[in-house]
Order: sequence, then structure tokens, then C-alpha cells
Amino acid sequence: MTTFQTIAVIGLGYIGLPTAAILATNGLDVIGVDVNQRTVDAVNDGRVPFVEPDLGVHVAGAVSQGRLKATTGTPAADAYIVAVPTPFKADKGADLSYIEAAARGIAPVLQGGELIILESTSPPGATRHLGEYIVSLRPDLSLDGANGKPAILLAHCPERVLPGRVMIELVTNDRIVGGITRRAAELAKDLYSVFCQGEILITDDVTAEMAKLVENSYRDVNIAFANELSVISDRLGINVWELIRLANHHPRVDILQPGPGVGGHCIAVDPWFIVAAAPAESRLIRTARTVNDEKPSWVVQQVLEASAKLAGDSEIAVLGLAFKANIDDLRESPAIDIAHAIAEALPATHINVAEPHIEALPERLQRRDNVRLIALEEAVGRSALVVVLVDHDAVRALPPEVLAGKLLVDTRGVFSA
Ligand code: SAJ
Repeated sequence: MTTFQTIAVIGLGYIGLPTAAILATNGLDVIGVDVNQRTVDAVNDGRVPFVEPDLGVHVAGAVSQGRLKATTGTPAADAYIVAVPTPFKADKGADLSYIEAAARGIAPVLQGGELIILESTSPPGATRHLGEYIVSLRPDLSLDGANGKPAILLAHCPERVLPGRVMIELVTNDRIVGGITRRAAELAKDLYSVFCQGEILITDDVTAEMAKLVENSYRDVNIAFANELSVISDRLGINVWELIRLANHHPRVDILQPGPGVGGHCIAVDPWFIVAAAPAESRLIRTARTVNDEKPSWVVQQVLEASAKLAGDSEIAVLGLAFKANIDDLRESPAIDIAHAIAEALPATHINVAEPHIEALPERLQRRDNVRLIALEEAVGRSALVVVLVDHDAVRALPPEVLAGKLLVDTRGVFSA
């Protein structure tokens, strides 16, 4: 049993909405806050404005039981969970403006004693910055009860759920809870234990912030290794998928899979927060980022070399735009950059994009006359060169015979492994 009853979740995106829904289906009264009226309306109708397995059932159930509602203004609550974006700025430092905007909404409704949890992925020091920013707006409050001023309790509890498995991982993953004070961490643990069946580990705020960044950097460095192997293998004329499969038979080797680059708004972003915090020391982390960022241009080069072998009126199929398999999320997707670059480099060639998870092309691609979104089988059927960018199940399900006689650039090893 938790001591909390009313929770405000600020930011109803890929993390905030699932968190709001799971708290509500576990019996708490949850008010979701979002600046986007369409998102607010969708949630109040029991709908989810993006694709995530099982989330729809939770949101519809919580709304119909009256436990979850959404609004654009921040209400008074026992606890606040801030789950807003933290993109990076041009200098790769973190943009904390969304966190500050959330703070401006929360500050006027506080009474003291509330728990404020930052879930957004954050550079070291962001949780303290949030707390100090709120106290600067509300000088009658404090972070530690000093001078007899009522304390607000600040904690960082990074989300670690994998898109596509959010509703499972919210419940089963272990969580790290870092408090500015021990009391804040303990209260945050109390709140998360409402739905989290994993271990909830207590630490300080900065270690919790770094833990999240380190997890994603670990993944980025390992994907960079796989991507570098794919470029080396091409130079040496060997099949990288076979190479990795064989090497992974070693009991202590577990190489990840190469791809067209690293997408999503986490793994391609978070390592920069470490680099910005310790530029001279973050050599491997920075290089991995560069290796992964350069992979899309290498893929474009492969496609252009292959296209030079085609007859003049040939068409090209681009399979997948999402940043990874079986989701509709196009954020920071290298596939979009690659499709765009191919279309730009070959303005006279029809580019047949197939992405089963979307209804319309993203704006950047819509603007190019030679790009259209069509069904998977048709895209492959019409094209002499097939470029596989995402290993969606639908792409994997294509019978290999449909590729007979066609050129192939397979960045995911769907047909080449
Ligand atoms: N990728 C490869 N090869 C691989 C694995 C992934 O090229 O072997 C690519 C994917 O195609 C994709 C990108 O990397 O473009 C990232 O995909 P992902 O599945 O590794 O991770 P995300 O971004 O969906 O979610 C990550 C997760 N972090 C870790 O696994 C350490 C998730 O647990 C975090 O909650 C999430 O970031 C986040 O929000 O930070």
C-alpha cells in the first residue's frame, strides 16, 4: 500500500502515458497533463495517440473506471511525475526547457511535502536543477526543510522500458530511484512499488541520472562495434552476419547486430549528455556515436553504387522507415535520412517506400516528387533494387523468391544472413 492517492503525470508521451495508465489501473487517481490538446482529448476518450502493444487496453480501462483523466493545466497532487522530452541542443548539451516548463506548471500548486519525480532522461545535475528552479519560483519552500521551510521531495527515476514492450517492462524491470534526500528516494520507491514487480534500488540523484545514460551508452558502443564490423566485412568481402553468428558461439562473446544506423530518441542522444559532462574523458563513447552516426551515409553510398548497375527506368524499393522493427516510431530514424538521401541523389528514379506501420509519408519525404508510400509486395514487385532498412516481421515474412533477379542492399541481414 502506498501513501499516495493523487498523482499528476506531466507529459503524456511514450513514457508518461504508459506510466499514468499503469498507476491508474493499480488504483491511484491519475491526472495526465499535456500541452497538446489532441493528446488530452484522445486520452479522455480512452484512446492512445501512438502505437504501443497493450497500452490501449490499459488507457481505455483506466479512463472508463474514472481513475485516469487528462488536462492541459497542472493540478494539485500528492506526487508529480515529470516525463517530458530532453532533446539535445546544437552544441549537444541537454535542452532542459521542457523540464523548466513543467516546473513552472507545478510550482504554483505546491503546498510542501509533495514528491516530484523526474523520469525524463537527464544530464547529471538535472534533478537538482529542477528542484532549485522550483524553489526559485517558490522561495517559501525548500529541498531539505532548512530554515523551517516546508520541503518538497525530489527524486530521479529513469525509465528503462523498451518501445514495443513497454507495458511488460514497466512491471518487470528493476528500477533505480535516486533521491536528492534519502527520504525522497524512499517515497519514490513507495510509489513505484504500486506497479513495479522488479527490484527498486535506491541511490542518489546524480548516480541515478548517470546510470540511465550509461545503460544507453553501453548499448550504443556495442552497436557501433557491430556497425564497424559490417563496414570492415564489406571491405574484406565476407558476410558480416555469418561472421557475428560464428563469433557469438564463443561463451563470452555476444556481438549485437549491425543496422542502417542508430535511431530512436534515446540511444542516439543520451551518450552526448555524458560527453558534454566530461568531454576530455569520454573518448570511446564519443567515437561510438560518430561511428553510428556515419553508418547511414555509408548505406546511401552502397545504394548509389548498386543503382549505377540498373537500367535507366528502374525503380528502387525502400523497406521500412521506423527506427526499429515492429513499431511505428519514426523519431531520429536513420531509415528516413537514407530514403531522403537516395531520393535526392536519384531525382529521376521512383523510390517505392513500404512502411506497413504508417498511413502517410513523413513530411520530408512527401516533399520529394519521386517518393511514394506503397504496399510491401508492390514495392518489391516493381523495383529492381531492394533496400532493407527495417526488419519488421512483415519484411521477414516476404518469401525470398520475390527478390529473384533483383539487386539487394540488406542493412539488417533479413535476406543475407
Ligand atoms: N540497433 C541495432 N543493432 C542492435 C540493436 C539495436 O542497430 O543490435 C538499433 C535499432 O535498430 C534502433 C536503435 O539501435 O535504431 C535503438 O534500438 P534499441 O532496441 O536498442 O533501443 P531503444 O532506443 O528502443 O530503447 C533503449 C533501451 N535501452 C537499452 O536497451 C539499454 C530501453 O531500455 C530504454 O528505456 C530506451 O532506450 C530509453 O528510453 O532510453
